[in-house]
Amino acid sequence: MFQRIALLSPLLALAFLLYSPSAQAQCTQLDQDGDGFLSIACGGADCDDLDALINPIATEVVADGIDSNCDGLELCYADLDADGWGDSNNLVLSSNLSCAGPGIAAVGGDCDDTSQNTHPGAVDIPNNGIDEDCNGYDETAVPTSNGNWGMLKRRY
Ligand SMILES: [Ca+2]
Ligand SMILES: [Ca+2]
Ligand SMILES: [Ca+2]
Ligand SMILES: [Ca+2]
Repeated sequence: MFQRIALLSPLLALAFLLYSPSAQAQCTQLDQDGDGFLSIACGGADCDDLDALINPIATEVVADGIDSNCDGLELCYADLDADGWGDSNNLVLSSNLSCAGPGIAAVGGDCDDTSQNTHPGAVDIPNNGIDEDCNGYDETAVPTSNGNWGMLKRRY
């Protein structure tokens, strides 16, 4: 009987440590990634204590799906025309870390965020003075020497 208790005691102590309701039980190291901020489990504000690039004063990286500065928000591209391409010059904060949802996008490069027909990869209609595919040029159809039409790129 005594032997059974002696065997069980260390197991009970271990179980108590593992399942202790105190957050201190999870606070194993004070600043594991050495970025100067304690983990949340240790009473600090570092939301990822295994990545030194993530802490409360880190610079937020746009649309990488990671909340770098631990404010619960991600920096996304505004997508006002809802074509799936955001305006690289118009950034908005969102609680949706994947930047999926109304008015936001995870990719930038939309050179006209008021037109759904204009974004990278769109069909560029020749000779209309509009750079639909955002490559910096309006496609231009010109007559060639053999009587056919060729395509030039005219800087928009
Ligand atoms: Ca960190
Ligand atoms: Ca980010
Ligand atoms: Ca857009
Ligand atoms: Ca065009």
